[in-house]
Amino acid sequence: MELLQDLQWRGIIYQQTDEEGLKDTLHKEKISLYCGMDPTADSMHIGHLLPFLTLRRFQEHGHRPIVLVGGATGLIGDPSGKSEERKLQTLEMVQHNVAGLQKQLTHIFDFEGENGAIMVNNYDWAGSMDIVTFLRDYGKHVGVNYMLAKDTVASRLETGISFTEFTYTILQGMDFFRLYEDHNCKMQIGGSDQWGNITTGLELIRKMTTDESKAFGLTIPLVTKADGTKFGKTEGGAIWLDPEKTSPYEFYQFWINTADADVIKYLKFFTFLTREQIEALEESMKEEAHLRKAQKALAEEMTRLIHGEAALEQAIKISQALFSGDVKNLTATEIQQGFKDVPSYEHSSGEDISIVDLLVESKISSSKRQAREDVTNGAVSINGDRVTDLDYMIGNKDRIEGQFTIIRRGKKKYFLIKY
Ligand code: 629
Repeated sequence: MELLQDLQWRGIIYQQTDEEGLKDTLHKEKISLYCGMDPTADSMHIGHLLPFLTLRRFQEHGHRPIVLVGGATGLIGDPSGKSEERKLQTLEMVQHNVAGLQKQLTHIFDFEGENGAIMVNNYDWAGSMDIVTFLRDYGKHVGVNYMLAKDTVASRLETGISFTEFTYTILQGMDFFRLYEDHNCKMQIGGSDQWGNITTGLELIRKMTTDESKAFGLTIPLVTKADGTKFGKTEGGAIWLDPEKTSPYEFYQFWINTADADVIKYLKFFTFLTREQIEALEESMKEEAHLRKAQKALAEEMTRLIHGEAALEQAIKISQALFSGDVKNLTATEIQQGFKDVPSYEHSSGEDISIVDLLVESKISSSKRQAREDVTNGAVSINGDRVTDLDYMIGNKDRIEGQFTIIRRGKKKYFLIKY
């Protein structure tokens, strides 16, 4: 399918500055296009994914992606979508974050070949620009009335906005102009909150170039959830791409827990599955929803894309073990991933302890009497095996890799004993 048609079908296009012009251009030539990200943290989270995956769709159709990390803009702070002034980050913090983001971005794009991706940092041109150049060469082309009319500024006039954040849009506009000049970059894409910043760039390009300049802006919809809650957030906070912040198992679980009402939309947004494959999954969701084939496909595609095949297999193994209760064959690292949010108890003594005492000591059972009842009722299992013997002693043989004992009480309640 043609790229723009495919994007349309996936629901990825929100606004375009020149729909016909872009269609013509993409028919005629391969272009370079960019998307930027500010280094507000040292890892991307899934809220960043959609525009960057869209950039990759362009790359798969022969266009060249330029990925920008905002080493300069990150020092200023984009007011878009923020109701309050941001706290300034230190230079050290920003540089640390830039390095983290760049590393992750190298895994998402192909940097080799004819249309290999390019990575840029706007600190390279904006970081050392003097104020007189900024005001004369760029500021002069952007009207204050024009800036005041932008949503992101207009919405802050009541609560207040500093000159620093007010100026942000010119910095981002300057980037587009620079990339247009230096890399023949013809398009910027971003989330719908970036519309104002993207059009500032187009305004600068229009005013500062003499040629029949043709550049485009395209925005992508905000990812929403059918139940109205915020996409990408769980009780534990954001879903990060950094496996140290969000383990591949948690990442997998996030996607597999997608509601039926959202799953087809997310398959279209985030995966590289074809229209035929996604339509087959949609069919399955209608006919045999209990199999959750669409959720499984989404979780597999996303985990493989971000963490690779081995991490995906591990995530599936952990998920199956937790679901079936057969946890014996998990390794200590798998237990760490899978049981991160499970209550745990540190058993410091090296000595064996009776099951009843451990249940009480670790507060898994509320009293000695309750503990005895739990065991005799068959409600307690140790590393997946039911234990009904009240005199059972928990010792070395019950420690997985010498580090953990997994206790389950009832059907689904897990506890972790750490040594
Ligand atoms: C300089 C900086 C540029 C181009 C872009 C930028 C960053 C931009 C921004 N983007 C958001 C971010 O960094 O703030 N001013 O967190 C974020 N973006 C991805 C999507 C977004 C947007 O990285 O565009 O809409 C989230 O989906 O909020 O020359």
